[in-house]
Amino acid sequence: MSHDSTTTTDSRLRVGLRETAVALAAGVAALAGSYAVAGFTPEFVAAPVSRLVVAATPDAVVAWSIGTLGDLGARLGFALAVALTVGAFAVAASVGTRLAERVGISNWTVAGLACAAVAFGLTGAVVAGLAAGVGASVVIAAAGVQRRGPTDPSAVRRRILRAVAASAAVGSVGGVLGSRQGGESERTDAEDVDISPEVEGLLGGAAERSLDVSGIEPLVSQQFYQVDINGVDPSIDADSWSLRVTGAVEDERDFDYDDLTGMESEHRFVTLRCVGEPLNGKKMDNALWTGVAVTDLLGDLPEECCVMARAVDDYFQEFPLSALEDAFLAYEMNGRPLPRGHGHPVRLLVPGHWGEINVKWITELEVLEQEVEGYWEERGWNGTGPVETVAKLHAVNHLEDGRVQVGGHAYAGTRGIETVEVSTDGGETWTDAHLSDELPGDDVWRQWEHTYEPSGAHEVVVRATDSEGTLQPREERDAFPNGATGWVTERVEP
Ligand SMILES: Nc1nc2c(c(=O)[nH]1)N[C@H]1C(S)=C(S)[C@@H](COP(=O)(O)O)O[C@H]1N2
Ligand SMILES: [Mo]
Repeated sequence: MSHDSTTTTDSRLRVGLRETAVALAAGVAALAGSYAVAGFTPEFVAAPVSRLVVAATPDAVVAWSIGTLGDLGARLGFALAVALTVGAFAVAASVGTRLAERVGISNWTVAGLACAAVAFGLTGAVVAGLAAGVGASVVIAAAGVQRRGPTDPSAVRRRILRAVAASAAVGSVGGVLGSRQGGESERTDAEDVDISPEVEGLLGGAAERSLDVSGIEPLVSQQFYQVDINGVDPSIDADSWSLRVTGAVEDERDFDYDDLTGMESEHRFVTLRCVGEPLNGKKMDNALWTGVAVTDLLGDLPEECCVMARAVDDYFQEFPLSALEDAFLAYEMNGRPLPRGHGHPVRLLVPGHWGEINVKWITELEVLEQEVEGYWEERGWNGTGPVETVAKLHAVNHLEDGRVQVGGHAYAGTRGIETVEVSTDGGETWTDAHLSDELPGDDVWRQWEHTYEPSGAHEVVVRATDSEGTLQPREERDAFPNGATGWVTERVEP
């Protein structure tokens, strides 16, 4: 190989490297531009991409991921969506740059327009789309690349460094601006709201009844778990919300937020548990919800088998119509407007059933004459039925006097918890645990606690009995597809 051709190959490689690096830096800046304007809302360009990722993931992988990866799976999925978005912008920036040279327009203009078009195409958001374009333009302009520019190593390095620096700058500004964005539903979380005396009273009662066990949540959760199919949650203003009642009904009807909040409200303690959580997992929580009984809103229900609840995020769940008899449409959680992540402005609560049918951001109730599958049923899960009974073991406290205190929560849906028993010898002998006083409500958990003198290393086992006298199933079963069962066991060292 002649000396000349080696240099040409090297310089071609360098140009390729430079183009790729600059395009990727432009991609990151475009993402940051979109985030700066949209924040973490559905107008953020990564949101539709994350939906595509979820839709394209095989059902078996989704089921496996929920069981083994849990929240990590959702985060990995979103990271993949972000990477794909950056990639799409990089391609757009690179194609735009090349095109610009053909037609003789400045490359940053065309690259910026190309990225804006990609963002707009994905989200339909004009301003956030333009901001993506501006982000990319800044990087391309800062890099100052012309295709036929100098190709010696130091020139290439300088261009890349400039592109990366510009991208980092746009990225930081975008990050700061974006974190301040968010719709009305976002702000409700932080806002100071007047909590009604009735709610104050109920919350106070729950605090008084909560057992003093360090390491477990009080009777009203401070950190309520969140599970949904979205990388970026819907952000819906209460003013634009409505609920349609459709299907096998005499008249289809429509209710808006004022219709709902204008009715007499009720406050209910309701516990939710996700069917996908491991036996001793933490996706079980309790809150005080304010809203309206579904039957108060709809009147008598038709005589059909089932109903489909649909939501803004294209989530849908089907369940027996009879379950709607006691169901609730909630617009407040612990005396505050429903937080965005929990379904703002309105969600459905169906007593005793697994979390998945408690549809958030609900928009439609369709009465069906025949059973069909819901979102998770299509993916092999079986989570529309009543919850399994469970006693969790979340605290093992070594007290100063040498005794050991164990504690947790127990939940049996609408059956209610009658007793929780603890064994400190691996299941040979059992003692009744001390239970928190019951909260008002038909679908609420209780806390349990047991303090004892340990003698050497031992196995603690807990099991609950529901108010129908049925013992928590002992058979050990993974969460997929019917929910985890078994008795929680933990080895305790003295
Ligand atoms: N619209 C919508 N509603 C939804 C979901 C969802 O993905 N989209 N996830 C369901 C699942 S699987 C559970 S366990 C509960 C969790 O409610 P939370 O996030 O308020 O705890 O919401 C349910 N409602
Ligand atoms: Mo769930």
